[in-house]
Amino acid sequence: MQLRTRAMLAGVAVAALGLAGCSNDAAPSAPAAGGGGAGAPPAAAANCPLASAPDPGNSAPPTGVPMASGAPKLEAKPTYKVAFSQNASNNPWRLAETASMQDEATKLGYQLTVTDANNDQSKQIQDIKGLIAQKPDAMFVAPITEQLGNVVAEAAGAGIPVFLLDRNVDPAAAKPGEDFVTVIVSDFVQQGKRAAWAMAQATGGNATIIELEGTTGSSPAIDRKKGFDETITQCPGLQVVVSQSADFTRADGQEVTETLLQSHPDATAVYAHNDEMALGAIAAIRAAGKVPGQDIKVVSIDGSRDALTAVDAGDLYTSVESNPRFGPKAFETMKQYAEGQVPVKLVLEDRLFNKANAAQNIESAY
Ligand code: GYE
Repeated sequence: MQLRTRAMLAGVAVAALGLAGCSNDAAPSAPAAGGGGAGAPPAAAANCPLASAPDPGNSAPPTGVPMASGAPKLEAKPTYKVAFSQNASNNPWRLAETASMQDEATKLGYQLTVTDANNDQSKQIQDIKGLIAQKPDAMFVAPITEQLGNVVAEAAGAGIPVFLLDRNVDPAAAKPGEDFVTVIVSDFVQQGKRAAWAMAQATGGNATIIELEGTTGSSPAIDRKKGFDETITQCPGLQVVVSQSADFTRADGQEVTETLLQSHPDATAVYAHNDEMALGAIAAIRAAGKVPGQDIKVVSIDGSRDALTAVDAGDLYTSVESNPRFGPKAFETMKQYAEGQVPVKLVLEDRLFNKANAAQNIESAY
């Protein structure tokens, strides 16, 4: 799989998390020969082109992205007082993101205040209002749902440039480039498409699927569902029989899957919008006396250490990457804004982990 060409056309916004051990080279696109513990790869359904297609990879970089022109300005200074409103600390992904922000701030000698909304939307709104009152030079927000636009606009109204990390807000409430400078995200629709591709690989294009959705109203839950659901329509043998939120957590993933396996004992696959829910689902599959990876194939998104370990063990078929290490990119973008111009959206590239490359990436995972 070749690296995507970084064509820097005028107005093209493309970004990669340039981190040691986190290069953007995609995993081999075909599943590993011999598949690892789960038996021979299933025969591809004749009417499922996805089952024999290559990994769709990353989407083309967005074109024509305007520069942020109407957001509060940031003065170029040797040091900054910055704030980060994190939406939760209930999974390794969130902890890795917060640690990455803290590490980078320390490295740069910036003063960083972090708040944790405990996965509660009203708490995050209060957190952001509290941070506005502290008058930071700039604010980073990882919005719990797309409904955080008003409070983001409030920060801009108070003269604070806001940078959205890892999730988006509804542009009707907060205008990109005005009410916030930019949003740094993965292409979640594309992640869903790649998960659908992986599901076709895992099942040969025949599966009765339980879908575990992320936090209701969050941009990754909305877009990962869209990308997956739309893509599997290419294969009539791939059917989602039930789709329910498990709030991006392992505990809910387990509980919801336990219940759904009772109402849908014919399920042969689980698509989870993140690794934590997939790991909960794997526990539930075992508790139901079934073998994950054999009786029920599981596909998810993130690339956490536990997930890569599960992929290597054959319990999880694929985890599409969604890299949480935002620190370097976040602060680099902030400095770029102080010195010049920044596009209103920056899209990250993601790898894909399967049996062929999981083991070698466990060590560097979070
Ligand atoms: O996949 C999940 C986390 O917003 C991209 O949120 C992020 C998602 C990530 O809680 O594990």
